[in-house]
Amino acid sequence: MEEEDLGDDFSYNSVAIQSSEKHERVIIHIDIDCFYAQVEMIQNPSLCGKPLGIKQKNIVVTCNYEARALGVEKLMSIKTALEKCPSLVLANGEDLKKYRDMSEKIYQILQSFSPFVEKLGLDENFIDISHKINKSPEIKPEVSGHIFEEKNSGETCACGCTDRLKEGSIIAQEMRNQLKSELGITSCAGIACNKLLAKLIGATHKPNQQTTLFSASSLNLMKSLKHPRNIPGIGSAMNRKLEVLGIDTIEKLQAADLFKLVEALGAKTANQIQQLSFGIDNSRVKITDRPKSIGAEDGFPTIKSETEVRKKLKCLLDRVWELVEKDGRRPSQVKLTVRKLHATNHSVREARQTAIDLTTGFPSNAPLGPLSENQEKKVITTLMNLFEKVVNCDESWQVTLLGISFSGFPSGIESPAKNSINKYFTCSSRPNETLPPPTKRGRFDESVLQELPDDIRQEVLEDMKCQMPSSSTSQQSADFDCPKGVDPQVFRELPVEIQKELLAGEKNKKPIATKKPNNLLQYFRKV
Ligand code: DGT
Ligand code: MG
Repeated sequence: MEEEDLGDDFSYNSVAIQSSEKHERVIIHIDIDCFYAQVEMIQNPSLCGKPLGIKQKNIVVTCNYEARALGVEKLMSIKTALEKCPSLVLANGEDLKKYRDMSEKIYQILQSFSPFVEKLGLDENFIDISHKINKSPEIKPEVSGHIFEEKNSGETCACGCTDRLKEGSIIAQEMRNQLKSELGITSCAGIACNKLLAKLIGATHKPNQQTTLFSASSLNLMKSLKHPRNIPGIGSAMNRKLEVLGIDTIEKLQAADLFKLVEALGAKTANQIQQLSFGIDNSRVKITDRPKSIGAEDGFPTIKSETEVRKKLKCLLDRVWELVEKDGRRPSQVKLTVRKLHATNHSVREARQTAIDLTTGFPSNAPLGPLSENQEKKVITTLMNLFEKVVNCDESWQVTLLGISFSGFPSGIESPAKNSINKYFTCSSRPNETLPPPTKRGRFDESVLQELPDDIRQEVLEDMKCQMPSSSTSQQSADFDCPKGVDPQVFRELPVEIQKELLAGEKNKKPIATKKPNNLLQYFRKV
């Protein structure tokens, strides 16, 4: 097929935009195969080998690869799926708890390879492993898995990214092996020099395979997508705007006049989507934040007495506290949500929140355990007080839903966040121990910061600054000027300019969260 001539604009854009391209990083994107279906098969091995669909309402939200081979597709109606595959076994996937639990275990394993792990939905993660490259002399730079356009893979980029990506593919293989051996779960991986390309390339060989994209082939990968809507982050609204501009191929988006794009979409979005069309994505792997609140709700036909409310709340509290305990942070706020049914049969949701002290009798850094009898009584009494603020118990009433949610979690040292880089720099609550116990792959290398590209290091440092608490319960080294919440021993080993950054951050805490969100790249921040 002959290539369409897009003229001078394409060449101009191509040169101008690609000159901003960087290949310094090695990013792995991991996507679990038929996630919900695998979780069900792991829990019930008798399902293995049979075509299996996971239903929510009347939809098959996913299905295993046996079912796919028989014509069942993701998001097919149950009726159609059964027509295509009468032997389809259906499992109910409405309770997401087991999928969330598996998702957390996957995240923990990936974090043992690199602290820079960003969750995207329940079954996808980006991992930045740039700092691990060139660290393992035992790793021979041979690719593990597929190479996109293998015939062109002899071309090596002058910046050295080809070898870095090869090494990345070996680490991706190790990650996938570990997910399989520890959790029994298979996955696909994409290895590339940015998040966009890693996500796209990982989907080219499925299931249970991995693919590496060398930088020289990135334009061809983008071209192979054909339509702009196939670029993650370009949704239907953006796509309509592009079509109004006559842009219905990736190549037209690449060649589009930037001034016209800016006029239609605004400067930031115009620049970003044109860069994405060239496979350029400088967004970094942002360590996934932990939730600001943890809760659950329960709907039911109707409840009309306080005794029943108390009983429901007790059951709900057991469930919610299990989640809080797993999370490990001690909350200081509790919220009650109530859905009231009015005489006219319409319902209204109302919520009330209040402070709750669950530290009595516990040092604030003691590990969180099950609620004691007294604590449970205290929470239920607090919730009943909130209930009486929402519902006038002197009159008759009906409620059809109750919800409990905990929030007000401490940040930084007071809650050695499982998912935060800060954990590598915070003091341990245990004496004589300053760093987390070694992981299977060895202790986190504090020099990691030095080896990150400048812009990424800067952003990570900003994250660390904003995660530092204003007051700390940690012991400070008396003779050393060290920011609060940072282990002095680790701090001493940091390069001077980073020490300065951290100290400056103490004086001038500017939360990164105040940055404007980047709407276009929200697809990287879905969790
Ligand atoms: P894959 O990655 O193609 O092998 O298959 P899955 O099942 O892992 O699909 P993926 O990665 O797109 O989504 C992960 C899980 O999320 C999937 O197992 C079910 C759930 N899911 C995906 N899309 C939807 C959706 O549109 N609605 C609902 N309710 N759940 C979805
Ligand atoms: Mg998946």
